[in-house]
Amino acid sequence: MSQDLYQHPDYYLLDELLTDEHKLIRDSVRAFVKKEISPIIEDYAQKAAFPSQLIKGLGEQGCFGPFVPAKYGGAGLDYISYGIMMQELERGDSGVRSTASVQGSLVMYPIYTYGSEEQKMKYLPKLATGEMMGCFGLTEPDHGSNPAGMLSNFTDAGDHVILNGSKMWISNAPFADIAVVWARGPEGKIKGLIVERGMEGFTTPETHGKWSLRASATGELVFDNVKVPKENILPNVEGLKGPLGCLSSARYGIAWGALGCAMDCYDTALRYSQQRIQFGKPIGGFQLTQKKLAEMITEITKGQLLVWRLGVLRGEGRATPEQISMAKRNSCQTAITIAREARQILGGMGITGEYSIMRHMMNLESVITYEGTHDIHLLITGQDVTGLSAFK
Ligand code: TGC
Ligand code: FAD
Repeated sequence: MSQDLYQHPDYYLLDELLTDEHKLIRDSVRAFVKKEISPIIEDYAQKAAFPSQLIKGLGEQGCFGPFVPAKYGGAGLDYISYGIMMQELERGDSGVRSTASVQGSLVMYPIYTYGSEEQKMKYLPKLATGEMMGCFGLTEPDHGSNPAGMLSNFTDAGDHVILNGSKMWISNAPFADIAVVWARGPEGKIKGLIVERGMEGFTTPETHGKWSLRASATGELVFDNVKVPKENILPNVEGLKGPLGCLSSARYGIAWGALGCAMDCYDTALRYSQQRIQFGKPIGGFQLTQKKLAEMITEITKGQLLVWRLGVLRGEGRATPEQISMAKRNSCQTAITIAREARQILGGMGITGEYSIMRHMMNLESVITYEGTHDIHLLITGQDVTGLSAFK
């Protein structure tokens, strides 16, 4: 990839809404992305490999569960800080942000929010540094948008339970040390279980052939009569609100993260349009190019305001799941539209790995699908404003 010359677009001076600590965090993660991610990520995406050497640095940057208190190894930061981190990471690559989202929002968050004190002390400090990596198993082969239909289940066997079933499309599964798995208990109620690699009957086959999120490892979780100690069951939640609560945290991070892709695509296209000469002048001087760039910065600015406000509400404990859905959906739509327009501005160069745009565009096809598809989030907003469910 060409040298990373990224300059953060801030058309409405939104930096003024950030604290000095937020800006320090942003600059630190941005420098990490420029130094450690940008130079290698295209190569890893091309060969569909996960850059595991980044894990230690991500832990050192505090990108794993920054909202978890210091007592459990987290940085005890606010949700704006978390959003900024996800924005900067995804500016580098959605797959790397995915790894951090899963670790923080889908593994550390449920252990911190629903776990026992022993579970928190056992897992969270190692997860915060990346010494231990986790994944999150909700989606099943026949239950994606409708997780309430899940079939994975466990039965009581004295001091342990026996887990059966399978999960599909699981980020980090191929290398994760633990999986937070959602399954039905003996009375049919959904519970969360911490399943550890090495437990007999637990396998994590890798999913190959993806054209999207190629630098993120995806796999299945297969449970064939796995003996899970009862002490590994998350005691403090029951029902679908358990996993959906985790999704609220992860979707919040994606709302910030996808805008990172949008900003990177805009910044690349703007610079290119000022340098590329056709018909005797920079292509940025043509009205059609300016229309694309002007619309991009307008949508980015609207998106930045939306996620910043959402961050304030989340920090105050007032962000509703429906508000989070709106922001996740808006950021993904904004980013995917901008990636497509930016690629056009680069002409043929836009399809090469010389620039990040095509990789972002392909990654965003997953981002707009996982954590609730684009249409599911639309229906969540529709239900919220009408009071009528159109899901079933
Ligand atoms: P519904 O009756 O609406 O809700 C059941 C219970 O959950 C509560 N709830 C939430 N709580 C917290 N956060 C949310 N976002 C919540 N949404 C709902 C709700 O209040 C209720 O609580 P209670 O106390 O009454 O029991 O459930 P439903 O079955 O009608 O489903 C609604 C629907 C379709 C919106 C939901 O199932 C949904 O969001 N589906 C999409 C599935 C999804 O997003 N899957 C993501 C899998 S994980 C993933 O993709 C990780 S990618 C990671 C990466 O690589 O970055
Ligand atoms: P389906 O649910 O089959 O949906 C197919 C289409 O039907 C979609 O367009 C959808 O919007 C539409 N649809 C469904 N229901 C309705 C309805 N009621 N009304 C209108 N339209 C509807 N899951 C995890 O648990 N953990 C992970 O770590 C994880 N990582 C992922 C990583 C990647 C790269 C990908 C691609 C997915 C990942 N997922 C993960 C799964 C992801 O959350 C699901 O793919 C997503 O929720 C959609 O489910 P599905 O693919 O089964 O699609």
